[in-house]
Amino acid sequence: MIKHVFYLIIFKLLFYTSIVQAKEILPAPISLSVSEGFHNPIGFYDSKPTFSWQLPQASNIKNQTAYEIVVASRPELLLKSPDVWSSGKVMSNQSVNVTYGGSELKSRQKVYWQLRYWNQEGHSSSWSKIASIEMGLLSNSDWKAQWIKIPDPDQWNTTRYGTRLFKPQYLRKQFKLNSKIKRARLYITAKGVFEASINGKKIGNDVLVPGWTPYQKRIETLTYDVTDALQKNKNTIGLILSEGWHSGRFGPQRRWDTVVAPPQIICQLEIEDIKGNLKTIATDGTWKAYNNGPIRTAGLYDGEVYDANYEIPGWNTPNYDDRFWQEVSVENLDPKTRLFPKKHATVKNKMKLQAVKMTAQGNRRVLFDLGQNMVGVVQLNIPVKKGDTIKLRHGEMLSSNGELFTGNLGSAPSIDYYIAKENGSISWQPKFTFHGFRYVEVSGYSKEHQPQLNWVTGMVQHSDFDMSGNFHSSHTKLNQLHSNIQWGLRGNFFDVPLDCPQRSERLGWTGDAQVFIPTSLYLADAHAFWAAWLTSMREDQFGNGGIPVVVPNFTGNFAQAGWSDACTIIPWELYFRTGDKGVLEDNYDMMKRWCDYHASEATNYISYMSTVGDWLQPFSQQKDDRRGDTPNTLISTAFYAYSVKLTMKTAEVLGLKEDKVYYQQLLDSISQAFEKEFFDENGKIKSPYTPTQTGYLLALGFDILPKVTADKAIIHLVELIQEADTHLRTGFIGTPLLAHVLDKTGNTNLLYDILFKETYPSWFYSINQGATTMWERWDGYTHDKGFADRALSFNHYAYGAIGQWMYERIAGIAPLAPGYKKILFAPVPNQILSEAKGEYHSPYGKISSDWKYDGKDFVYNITVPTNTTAKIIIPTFNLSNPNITVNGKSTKVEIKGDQLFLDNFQSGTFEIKLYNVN
Ligand code: RAM
Repeated sequence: MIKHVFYLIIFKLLFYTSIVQAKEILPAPISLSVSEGFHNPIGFYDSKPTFSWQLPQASNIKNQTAYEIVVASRPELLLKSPDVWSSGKVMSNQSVNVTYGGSELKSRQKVYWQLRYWNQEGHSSSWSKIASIEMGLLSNSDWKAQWIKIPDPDQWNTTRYGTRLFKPQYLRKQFKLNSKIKRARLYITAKGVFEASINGKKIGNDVLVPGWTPYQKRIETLTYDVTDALQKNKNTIGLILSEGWHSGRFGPQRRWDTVVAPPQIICQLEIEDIKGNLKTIATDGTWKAYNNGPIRTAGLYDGEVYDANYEIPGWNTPNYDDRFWQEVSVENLDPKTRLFPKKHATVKNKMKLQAVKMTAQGNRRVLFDLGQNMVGVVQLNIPVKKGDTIKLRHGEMLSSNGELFTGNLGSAPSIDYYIAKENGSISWQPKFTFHGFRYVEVSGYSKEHQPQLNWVTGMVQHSDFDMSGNFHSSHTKLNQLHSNIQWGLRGNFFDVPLDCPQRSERLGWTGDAQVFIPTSLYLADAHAFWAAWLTSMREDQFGNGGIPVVVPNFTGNFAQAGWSDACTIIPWELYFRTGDKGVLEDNYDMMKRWCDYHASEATNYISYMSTVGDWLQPFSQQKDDRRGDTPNTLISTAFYAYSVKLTMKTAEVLGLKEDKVYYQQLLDSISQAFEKEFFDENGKIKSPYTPTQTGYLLALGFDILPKVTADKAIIHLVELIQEADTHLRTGFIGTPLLAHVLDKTGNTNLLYDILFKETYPSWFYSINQGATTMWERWDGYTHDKGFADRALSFNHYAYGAIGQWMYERIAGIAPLAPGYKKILFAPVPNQILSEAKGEYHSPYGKISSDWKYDGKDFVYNITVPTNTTAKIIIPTFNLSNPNITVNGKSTKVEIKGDQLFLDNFQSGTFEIKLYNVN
């Protein structure tokens, strides 16, 4: 009997091991991230994070059928006894934004996480690599530190505009550590902008931190791992603090006098030594301050003045005698101003541009051309003689006489100075300013130094995200357009989405942002960037539900249609393109309150909300010709309908049935009123309203008209376009809708005509005038007429909104379900192009779409990431019985009209070939 049992056990063991062995172990999931795409964050903000991962691309992994996530306080507990949270095996295909179900993560808490998945056949994967999350300080009560600053001198200096000028402050603290350090974190932020160093070494590679939020309500804090920067015995922490957005002369002139609060800084260095002792060095009354250092002045608009004669050797190291420095003045935290971890990546030094050309300008001035309009600062590498004052002037364009053009900078002179204290070579880059420029004029160097091309390098700075989108076609100007759109993003995604980076404006204009968000998400991983900005928008919402036209609000208490509607459009687009429902949850209340505000500005569902209108529409007949001809009420009512529609769709996604019904009814009422007020029975915009391209585009783009009227209205739009010799007559509001409307109404060829126009106004027109970025207006500069009168920004991303269509319909990549869980590959090839391709890094992995004519055939290659499905639509090329293969195998396809449909593609790479198309 015992023998029997023994054999049975042996048999069972062998049997099960053989089954286990037979079961495939799939490769581990990759690209683990939390919340809006953070990889192993420290100083993290989200106490209820979501988890995302990707499944590797392999033929035996089509999709996920289950996952298991474990979270533990120590890596070794993960697989044994995950003490923080374990999801268990969850039968689900969700691999993006999976909500963490454990208790809220607390300040400083560090957790580790890991996961595995099961594929379509129920095979499980190996466990992923271990990822981690370390929380920042989530509450003001975590801060023992106080705000510090140099005590107010009798008077602060004054700018040439009579406003306050706060000289950069140097602050320091010396301290001793008795043992070696195990772990140290620096928590820090400023009312102003700062750079921190420990024992003489700069911490991190961040630029103009902490960035820009509604400072009265919330200031973002940063966390640095400074374990390696500290040493046993003596240490010194040194901080430089400058005005930045908080205290500087910034924004509209009417605001400057109101800026009276000097910069302040706060930090808390928390150290654990190898013996387990904890020590905190916090800003308090024991710190010392000085403001007669080398950075004499620094303003975002003005530029920076650095005088090496005032250098303070060793000031941020332990061997410095700070007896003559001042005691700082301190201030406690204000409970109304929340200190909270930064919700997106900081601005960083991202890339370098070498000067490509150098021209002597006379009077010992030399002009450097970087070949590309860019944003950031110059890295200057130059030989100097004692007393030289090197002056750097920045400009985007040249005047007709070849001199630097600065006529578009307003009150932002954008001039940096370096004053040399001794002979030698210097390498210098300003810290507390930024400029928009392609050209740099350098003067003030000594006669004996012959200018060299390598004196000037452009240091490109922007918010630190990957620019992973790619577009390429057979058409040089179309590729240049894509590059200009990319540079528009690089130049203006500077902690917040700016309208422009060069003149005395550089504000977070909401209208520009709402038209550009879809394109931006193709070009860059800007999920966190937008979500963070929406936080500021919520904070800046007025009591009556209005949303300011710029965020953070530097313009005043008013809202405008088409601009403030960013508060519904941006959450919706962000959700749709990332699949992150949390964005809708976070912003739904703001959206609802905004709809209420819209209602308060409407009578019988027609909105009279103010708007600057179809900004910069070409050939405007208005007195202020920056305003377009489309009637304001039409614009405002159209946006009322659109905001209500997006709020309705949000209610639906969030499962709020009653709200959905409410907004649907409201939308119906607005739509009916809109049709009655603005359109006649022939689908024409009726008198006394002026019919414009934008008027029709709004009605059709936002689907406000019933189908019968819409079908008639499109005819009038096409007529207006033809009357304009196939040119657009649209500004900021209308231009982004052109592609969508013409495409969905079957006028794609017309759209191609408009897009490939070389004459004014058009995208290629600016390229023909030398544009390397997007311009505020198509004719900001022309070879024959020179500079336009106003609106002369040569780096304004708004018209780059066409990028969305280039990815969606020229390359052929679009989300069909939120977050690309289902992908639509529907390129519309046009004879003007022989090939086009796009690449996009979706939450599920890389998507690519690449078509070309190959002899007589049309060849289409696509990559569908794992755990997604795809639908493919390509033209029939007038073939009634098309011969088509997929990866070499002949395939049956569905034909509808002039299109071929292939649906429910599972992940993989595919070559689709359509034979004899021409
Ligand atoms: C300009 C800005 C911005 C635009 C507003 C209306 O000054 O540059 O692009 O949205 O005005």
